[in-house]
Formats: sequence, structure tokens, C-alpha cells
Amino acid sequence: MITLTTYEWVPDFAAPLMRAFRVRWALEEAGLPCRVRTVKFGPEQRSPGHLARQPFGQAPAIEEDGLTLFESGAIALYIAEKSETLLPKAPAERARAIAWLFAALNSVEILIQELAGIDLFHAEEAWARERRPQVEDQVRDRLSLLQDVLGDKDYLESRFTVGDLMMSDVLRILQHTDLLEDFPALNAYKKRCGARPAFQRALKGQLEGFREVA
Ligand SMILES: N[C@@H](CCC(=O)N[C@@H](CS)C(=O)NCC(=O)O)C(=O)O
Repeated sequence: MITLTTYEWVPDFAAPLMRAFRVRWALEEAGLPCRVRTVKFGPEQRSPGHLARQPFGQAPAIEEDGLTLFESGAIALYIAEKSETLLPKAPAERARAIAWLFAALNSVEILIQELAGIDLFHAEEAWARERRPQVEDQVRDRLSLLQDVLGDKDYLESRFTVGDLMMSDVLRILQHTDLLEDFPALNAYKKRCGARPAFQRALKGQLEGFREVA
């Protein structure tokens, strides 16, 4: 069984957005149970035990059958390989799903995360005020192109895949803004993904995990 390492506690605003959530969601979609191990923010992140699981002292990480794996994208792909719900078997469809997984992390999250970093941690600083409009423009441009490619489809390809799991989870990082309201098809896409029973179960598990230790 997979063991998921996540934080023992994070601030309320961060709990639903933790990257461990996407791992929980992938596990729920795949119908796989997991054990949860917690690590505390602070010195424990840099303990040899935790660094052996996650080289940068972050979360999430997983372990299974002697394998230790870090990076939420790599973990989601590892889980997706176990379930056709997440990854089609046909090579071309599979490759497209993986392309969306990478796009979510490398082309969309990278910009959205910069915006979130400014808004949540540096909003009052002069450099952040100066930088923010440029970053918002870049995010808007990327969302606009993403909405174009989604078109009137329910998912980025012909069916839900791990690419949608990651892309819709990345869009959730914008929840402190109203940016998605200007992109109604994308907003509906995010809600469609979030209405999946596996998403709901994962969110419940994620939040209950934090409540237990609060
Ligand atoms: N690229 C990593 C990012 C992991 C990450 O940023 N995790 C956050 C929690 S969501 C974290 O551990 N932050 C604390 C830190 O960086 O020390 C992934 O996708 O797994």
C-alpha cells in the first residue's frame, strides 16, 4: 500500500490547496487506499529521514514497495499508470494525457503560483505591486489560450485523464482571485472536475486529516 507523506498542519487557507491533495485525488480516482505519514513544518522538514523522502524537504512524497517518490507530478503519473481512469492505454491518448500533466505544471502552474505568491505572501511590498500587473496579464493570456483549446469539450481531451486532474487542481490555486470568472468555460471545467466523487472524497480526507491534529 502507498504511504503518503504530508504536513501535520498548515494554515487554513492552504489546507485545501496543498499539493498532497492532488495525490489524494489521484489515489481516489484509481481506487487505491493509502496510509498517511505526517511531517511538521520546521526542522523536521530538514531531518535526514524526511530529506531521504523529499530531497527539498517539501511535501508530498510517497513510498511503496521500496520505492520512494517525490514531486506531485511524478507521483500523479505513477498512480495514473495503475488506473485506466487516469491514463488511457492507447499510446497516442496516453501521450496527450501526459502532455497536459506537464503543461499544467510547467506552463500554467508556474505563472499562477507566481501570482499566488505575490498575493498571499508579498501583497504589500513595493516590488510585488510593481510586478503583479505583468504577472496577471501573463496568467490571463495563458488562461485564454487554455480556454480556446478546451473549446466546448468537457475535458482537455476526449475524456477525463490525469492531465485534467492536474490542470483543474492548478486552476484551484486562483481561488483567492475572481480571475476565472472572466473565463466561464474554464471555470465550468474546474467545477466539473471538482464535482467528481473522487475529488470530493479526497477533499474530505485532506481536510479531516488536518482537523484531527488541530
Ligand atoms: N514541485 C513540488 C512542490 C512541492 C511544494 O511546494 N510543497 C509545498 C506544500 S504544497 C511545501 O512543501 N512547502 C514548504 C517548503 O517548500 O518548504 C511538487 O509539486 O511536489
